[in-house]
Amino acid sequence: MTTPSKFRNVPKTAQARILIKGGKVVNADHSFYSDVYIEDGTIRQVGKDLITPGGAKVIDAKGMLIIPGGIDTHTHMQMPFMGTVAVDDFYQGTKAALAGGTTMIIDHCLPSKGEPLMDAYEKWRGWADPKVCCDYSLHVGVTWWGDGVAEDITALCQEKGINSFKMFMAYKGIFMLKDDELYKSYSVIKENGALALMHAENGDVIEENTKKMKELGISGPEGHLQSRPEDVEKEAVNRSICIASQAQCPLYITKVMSKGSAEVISKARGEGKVVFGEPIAASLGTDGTHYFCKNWRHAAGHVMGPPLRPDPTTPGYLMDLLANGDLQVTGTDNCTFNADQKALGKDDFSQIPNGVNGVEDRMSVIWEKGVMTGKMDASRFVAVTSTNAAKIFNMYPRKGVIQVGADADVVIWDPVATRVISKDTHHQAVDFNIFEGMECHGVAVVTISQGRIVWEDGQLHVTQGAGRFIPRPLHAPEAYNKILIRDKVNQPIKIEREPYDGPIWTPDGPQAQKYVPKGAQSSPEEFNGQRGASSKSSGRDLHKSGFSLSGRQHDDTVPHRSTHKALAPPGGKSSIMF
Ligand code: URQ
Ligand code: ZN
Repeated sequence: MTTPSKFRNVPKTAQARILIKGGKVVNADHSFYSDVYIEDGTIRQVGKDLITPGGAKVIDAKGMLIIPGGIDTHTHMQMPFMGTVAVDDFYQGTKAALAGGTTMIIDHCLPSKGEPLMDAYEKWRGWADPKVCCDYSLHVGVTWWGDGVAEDITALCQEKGINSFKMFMAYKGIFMLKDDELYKSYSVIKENGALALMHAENGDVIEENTKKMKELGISGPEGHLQSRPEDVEKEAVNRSICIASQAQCPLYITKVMSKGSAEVISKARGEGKVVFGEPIAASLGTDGTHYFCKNWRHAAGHVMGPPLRPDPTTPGYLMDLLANGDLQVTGTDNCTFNADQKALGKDDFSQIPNGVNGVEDRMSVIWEKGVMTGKMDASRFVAVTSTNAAKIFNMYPRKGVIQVGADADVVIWDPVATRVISKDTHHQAVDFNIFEGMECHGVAVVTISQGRIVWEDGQLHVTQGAGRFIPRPLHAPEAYNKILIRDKVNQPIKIEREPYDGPIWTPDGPQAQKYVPKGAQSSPEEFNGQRGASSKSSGRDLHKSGFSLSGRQHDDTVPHRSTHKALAPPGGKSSIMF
């Protein structure tokens, strides 16, 4: 699948020539020793012993891996939420992303109730375009249902290059949709060939549990966890998959936080459902025991929804599933709030702005917990940090691979170097880091975005607004190939049958229908019988007509398979095109 030319926008900045020599290229499907030559924002050559073109900067990558830049599938830069605004804006947040080896983010545009989706989209573009330092795209939220929403979804798909829409089963009264609204949303999303994203937690149950916690006098961050137990996430994951499959819409579960929901996704995939699962840096790198910390700020710093799970074996388990293919992609849900913002909920956990960091540290955390533990190899690392996202969101092979013609979003990755994560040294605006003190092997030593070196020797060289909005075509093969075949073979069955023409119950007793059989001339006496009127009372010669008012046919006693005509028989028509 190549990206249509109308979706390939021209880089905004002057480009350098860069030759990376002596490294090992790692793609999701294979790795090999090769040089990589970049010019004008594009990978121009991949091969051994490339000649250095005039004016090219040469980078010695001996002992290093050359990998596609990371794609963070889930961020909320400068998001207005819970009475405040996330502190990492599109500038600071994307700068930090680049320092950590992520060269693209997909942020969330979340309309407020009643706000037209198209207006929200324009607003988010207005916020992001002048600030982003790396390429970006947007998921648009279907945060309410009503007049104009379906039309806006279609317009965003057809005119703006949006191919993913986010729904919430939590945040009651703010973003939450009811089941019938989910069904309607899925249906429109499917009709357009886009992907449905789901925040899966049961918002009604959370509301009741929250009241219960408060009645019990629990007001600290541990109340956040206990009001949103694992089952509340798992139930919603299951329900969202069920509803999406009724609408035959491909589904992507954001933020897989628990073993239970990961298992639901894995089982559904085993049954052939088109569903993807996105664990995040937080759920892979830390756990929910922090909610019980005596230090309020520390505990509140981990508040996010769904919460981290207190079972300390959860991160390892999620990593296992990510390694074996049951889960496919990683994001961060980066949505950061400083101490004073978290303090909005100092006496009431339900007022603590939800969100944690991750955009800068995701790549290192996954390398440390996934590759250094032997759970996955470098190619799988590339798949889950970049390539699979590019495929699912239909940007492949423009993004997510080192090959000729791809965008020059490239990271030179030192697989053995280490760094210690800290709020004191990170490039994010937030004053807290959930991975504080974690030593990670795997460090981005050089990051190249759109063919420009933006991170080298621990220094950022970014330009505000240099990032581009990346429009994404519809019908991503990764999500739709199976679905489009199923649409043809799994059409609903309609049975052609004679209408029921017997008596019908009324409060006054059964009444005969005023029914005139096709091609037959009725006489009043044929229809004056009461319930149970036998064929005898009709006075018709059944042997001659082969027709019965009870629906019986003259050959009903002859054994045969079926008298019905199916519009689309199970097994399908023979005209399917693959
Ligand atoms: O839940 C989310 O995705 C948003 C709205 C931010 N909060 C969070 O817990 N990450
Ligand atoms: Zn989120």
